[in-house]
Amino acid sequence: MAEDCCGFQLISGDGVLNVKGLENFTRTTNLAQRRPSYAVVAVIGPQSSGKSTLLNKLFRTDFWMMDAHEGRRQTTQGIWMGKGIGIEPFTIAMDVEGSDSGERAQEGTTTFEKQSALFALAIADIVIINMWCQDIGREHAASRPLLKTVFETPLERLQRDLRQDIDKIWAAAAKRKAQTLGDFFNVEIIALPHYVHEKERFNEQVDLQRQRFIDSISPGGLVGDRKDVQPASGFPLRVEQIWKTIKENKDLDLPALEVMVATFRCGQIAKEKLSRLKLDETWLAINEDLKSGPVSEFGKKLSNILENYLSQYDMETMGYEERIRKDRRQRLETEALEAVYPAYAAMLQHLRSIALKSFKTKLEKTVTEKRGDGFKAFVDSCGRSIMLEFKKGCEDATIKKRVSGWVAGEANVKETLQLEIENLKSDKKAEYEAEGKKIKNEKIKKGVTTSVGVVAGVTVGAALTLVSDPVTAAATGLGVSAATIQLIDVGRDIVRRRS
Ligand SMILES: Nc1nc2c(ncn2[C@@H]2O[C@H](COP(=O)(O)OP(=O)(O)O)[C@@H](O)[C@H]2O)c(=O)[nH]1
Ligand SMILES: [Mg+2]
Repeated sequence: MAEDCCGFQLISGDGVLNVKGLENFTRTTNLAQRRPSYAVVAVIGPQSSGKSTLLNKLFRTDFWMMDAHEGRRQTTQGIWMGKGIGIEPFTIAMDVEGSDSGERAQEGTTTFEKQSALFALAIADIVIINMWCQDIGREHAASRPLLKTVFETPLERLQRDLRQDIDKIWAAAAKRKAQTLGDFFNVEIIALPHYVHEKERFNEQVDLQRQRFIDSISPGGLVGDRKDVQPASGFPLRVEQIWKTIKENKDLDLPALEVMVATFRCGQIAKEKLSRLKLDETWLAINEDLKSGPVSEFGKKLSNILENYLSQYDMETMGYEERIRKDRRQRLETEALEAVYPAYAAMLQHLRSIALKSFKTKLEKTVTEKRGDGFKAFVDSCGRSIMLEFKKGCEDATIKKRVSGWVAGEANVKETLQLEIENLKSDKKAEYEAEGKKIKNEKIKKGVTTSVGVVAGVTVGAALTLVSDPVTAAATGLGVSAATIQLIDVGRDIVRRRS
């Protein structure tokens, strides 16, 4: 499809802003993606001075032009807007209804003309004031002889006269007399050959001017020195706000307006990033996996997701006021961290229950394998190694950024786990002790049998008789060795007695 200038009426002759049209233009031309790489050019000037004709030649737009035979009448109602064709950067052309239009003057008001001119100055990087030579320093249109004189006048003189005119108007209007027009604008005066009498030269000259709009924003370009460029994504909102402020006849406080636009746009972008993060595929997959168990490299994966959306925010808010941009970023980060926290908490719980399970298994093994003096020490070291494993797991689960809430969350779970392990440890130790006593008793019993069997070499039957002996029963409360020795002695006695 051929490139389209997407021309539309931005503001109607009644001063109503076409919000839908503006949205549509922004969308179809992908304006928002241009960031600071775009320029706005507006043309103002008397009615039927050839503004639309000039814009169409400069930008290959299709603004409505008056048919030469129809006579002079209102040609362009309100403000029209289109995209320059074949020009990089993206250049927005605005065709502003003629000032001092006869029809509006008849209505007894020039308000709209003033408003639209002010709008053009506020929104555009370049404002073309289009006028006929004979109008310079004059209120009324010139007759042919006068035109002839004008053409014969050297351009330098025309420029000087026009410059004087402009400076006079500026001097009368400027609020702070110390500031000159040049502090705010680069003023350039360009004369074009006659549109009717020198059509070819006119076209050539306009074409030369068209070339100046290519790369206009690069250093050395037509507006290469412009300052405080606002991102393209805020353009529609700025249009809305500037027009609203002008219509309400308030002070056109552009810095305050930029703050407002920045606040709104950064907020919009942040919201969009947050909702995209919540629907991020990798993020959803992590959540799904978390339902059944821990996710490996959880922290790294989560950090990547968070960083991705934050850097998208950084890119898209580039150019908006730094302070607002930073504040909103911080809020976005907090909101994003809050949104993903439950997953982190679930991850910690997984780590905790895995640690507990693994500790219990280890304990069971210990009970069967590590009987003896080192049992308690071994249980303790098991606890320590489980806590170390848990700590490693936490490191793997933690995001790069240290967030106090997350650190506290981890500490809490760690504390709970530590407590659970301590309880398990002491239960196990107690159990072991109790069991130890039981075993001791059994050993005592078995120990007698064996000792007697070995030392005395008596028959099992004899030994059994011995166990039921009242002496053995009395010895139960004694230490193993003492009892055994005693019993062995008893056994000997028996042996002796038998022998
Ligand atoms: N003499 C002369 N006529 C022009 C020039 N540019 C445009 N025109 C004619 O003036 C009429 C008004 O032009 P238009 O572009 O519609 O003026 P606008 O109302 O300022 O947008 C049309 O008939 C154009 O053909 C010019 O530079 N010189
Ligand atoms: Mg026009």
